[in-house]
Amino acid sequence: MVAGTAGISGIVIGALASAVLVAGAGGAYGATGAGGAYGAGSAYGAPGDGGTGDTAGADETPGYRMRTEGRFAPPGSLIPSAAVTYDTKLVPAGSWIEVTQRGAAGGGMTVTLRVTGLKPGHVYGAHVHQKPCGADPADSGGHYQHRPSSDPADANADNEVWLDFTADAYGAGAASAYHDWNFRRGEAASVVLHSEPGNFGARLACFTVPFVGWAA
Ligand SMILES: [Cu+2]
Repeated sequence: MVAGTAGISGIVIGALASAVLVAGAGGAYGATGAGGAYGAGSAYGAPGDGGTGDTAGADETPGYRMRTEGRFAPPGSLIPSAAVTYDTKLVPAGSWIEVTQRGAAGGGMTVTLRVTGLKPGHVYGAHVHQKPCGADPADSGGHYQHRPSSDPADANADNEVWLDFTADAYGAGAASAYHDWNFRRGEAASVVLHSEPGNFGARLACFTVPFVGWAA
């Protein structure tokens, strides 16, 4: 969540994201996340709505979908954003990020990342982190780990969600990661962009994401 709307109270600039939990027999109970200015989100794939092209119906595996997007702004901007950039050379103010998550109860999940407006040709690292973004790049905490560990060898793309990408000639990038596990509730809260791929690199920017926690 984004705090600090002092000075512009009374102006509500859009709900940021929402998630839909898909119940097998046609009932949808939605968890609606909200989170600050500068973004819009949508839920899609409610069972039986017939309008999204996704499968729906009585046989559908119970699951969820989440999508959120934002525009990066430096900490302390007049209009706060869920997307915070700490390095406006590599993640310019106004650049765009979208994160989606979809998965099934007891099954796996896919997390995707799309960005535009970044530095063409640059190779970025990206991971899911444990805590929401803040004014300090360290605020997002460590990487989410499926098996929590202090062993550096466990900081890998199987035990964590890595979304490294290379920005194309237009500054756009995308990545996707599938795991056969789901996040524990409340333990995954942001996507951090790093200056290098892998397990290295300074924290360039951070996007607070209302990930669905499904695992016990
Ligand atoms: Cu990271």
